[in-house]
This record gives sequence, C-alpha cells and structure tokens, in this order.
Amino acid sequence: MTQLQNFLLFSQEVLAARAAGKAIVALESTIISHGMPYPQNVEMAREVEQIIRDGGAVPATIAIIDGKICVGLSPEQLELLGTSPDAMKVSRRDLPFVLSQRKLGATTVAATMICAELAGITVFVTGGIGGVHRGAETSFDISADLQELAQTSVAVVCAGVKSILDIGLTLEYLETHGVPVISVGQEGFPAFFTRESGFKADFRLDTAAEQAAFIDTKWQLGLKGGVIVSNPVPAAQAMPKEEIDAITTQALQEADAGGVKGKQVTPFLLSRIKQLTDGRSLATNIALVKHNAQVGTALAIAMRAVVAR
Ligand code: PSU
Ligand code: MN
Repeated sequence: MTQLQNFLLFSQEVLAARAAGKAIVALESTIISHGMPYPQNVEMAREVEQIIRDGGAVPATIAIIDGKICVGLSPEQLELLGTSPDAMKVSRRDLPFVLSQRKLGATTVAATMICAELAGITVFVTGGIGGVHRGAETSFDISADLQELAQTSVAVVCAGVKSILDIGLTLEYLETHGVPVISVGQEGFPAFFTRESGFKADFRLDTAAEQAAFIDTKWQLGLKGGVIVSNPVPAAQAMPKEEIDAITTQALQEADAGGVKGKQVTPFLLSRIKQLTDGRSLATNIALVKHNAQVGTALAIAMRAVVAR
C-alpha cells in the first residue's frame, strides 16, 4: 500500500491553496542548486515565486528535505538549496535513495514532474528541460526528463531546450513517445537563449484557455503523459545566436576533453556558458524563467476553469 502522506509535506501556503481550490504552480529546485550560482539562484527563486503570487496562483517549489517531498518551501529552505554544495541532483532513479537516506535533494524536471503529479499539481514552470545530447548515438546520454514527459501527466512550461543538446533528435524522441510540443506566440520551437531553434513546434496555441483545453482533452482521452508548453525568451533579453553557438561549441569541447560524464554534463555546460558569456547568459536565463512563470500562472488558472467545467 502506498502511504503517500508519509512522504509528501505541503507548506502552509500550499495547504491553504489546496483547501481554497486555488491554482498552484510547481517549480523545480535543480535550477537553484545546479543551474545558477549563489546568490542569483535564490533571488531568482524568490522572484519567480512572487510573480506567480502576483498573477493569482500559489507557487510550490519542490525539493527533498529530511526524508520528505516538500511541496512549497520556506525562504530558509530556498536559501539552504541555493547554498548547499552537497545538495544532490535528483532525477527519477535517485528519489528512493535521497528519501530513504534523508539527504538534501534538488529535483530535476523529471523528479519534479513525479512529485507534482503525486501532489495533484498539473502545471510546472521551469527554464529549460533536458533532452537528447549531441553525440547520444555513442554516449546514450538522453535526459530522463524526456521519458518522464512520456509517462507523467504534468504540463511543463519552458523556453525550449538549449543548443548544448541535439534539438532535432530531442523533438524526434518526444514525437516517438507521443509528447505534444506546443509553442506560445510563434510557430517555432525556441532554443532557450534564443527565440528560434530552426525547428517548428507541433502546435501553436497562444492563449492559456486554448492550452488548457488542449491539455484537458489529452488527459480526458486517457492519453497519459506530459505536454511541453514552449515559450520563447523575450526578444529584448535573447542572446545573439552566433555568440551562443560559438560558446556552446567551446563548452562542449571542454566537457569532452575533460571527460565530464553522466549527471555532471548539464551542470558543467550551464556553468561554463555562464563564465564564457561573463554572466550575460545568466541574465537571459533569469529573464526567461520569469516570463515562463507568467505563462504558467495563466495556464494554471485556466486549467482550473477547464476542470471545473
Ligand atoms: N537545462 C537548463 N537548466 C537546468 C537544467 C536543464 O537549461 O537547470 C536542469 C533541469 O533540472 C533538468 C536537468 O531537469 O538539468 C537535466 O539534467 P540531465 O541533462 O542530466 O538529465
Ligand atoms: Mn544525461
């Protein structure tokens, strides 16, 4: 028997939102512990939570603390995640370890989707998702995020995938697994730092009401699994494509030469890109997460209207 209540721990704010039937937006924590440096990581987390509150929903940042899946974190817990070098990056395979060993765990997109679904939250906002790495035909490096999207019913609002990945193969993988890729405000699938990847999304749906109707229809049909709602970085904060391409190539070569493997690959590339752009990539990263929070908040509110119908 699953005793989920043994594992889930809701914050007071999230508990109150559940009782009142308010829209709730899940947020991941690997972006805090492994995706950005301190103190910008904690500032970003706080500001994103506030954008969600200002939009009329309640934020639920998810992390593993003291043997519990914490859904909604206190300011002190956000600070802890942002300052603990030993916080573990937790994906699907790591959840039983970090919970049973009572370690501090920051959840990836995959693990956050699992925890959000357990907590009854259908909308999750992040920056970028993992995908098929370049050279995956020999390294087999395909993020567990993609397999999670194939099976766990949570909508993920993101700014697409970074060009550190093979974007074309990532989209092929998602197609094979029946994961729909929606784009907001444009036909193209965005590439995180830039608005266009050169690939099209499957469906363009500009309004939260249309996105919610799409997602609700998928799940009503019994088609389990996630939906990607890809939202391009605001034009004013996008990075020049040539610059990010050159830096990405350099970071990838360094990872290769340094023998960086497994779960270290993505954090290594993120931090090298930040260094090589003198921090400008970090400003873009923060801007796009905030933009995603606005889209995700509207979507979470629209989802409630659809489900209540
Ligand atoms: N991509 C980003 N920023 C991030 C991540 C990915 O642009 O912070 C994080 C997310 O938590 C994502 C994880 O789920 O990295 C994917 O890691 P991997 O490639 O090892 O599956
Ligand atoms: Mn990987």
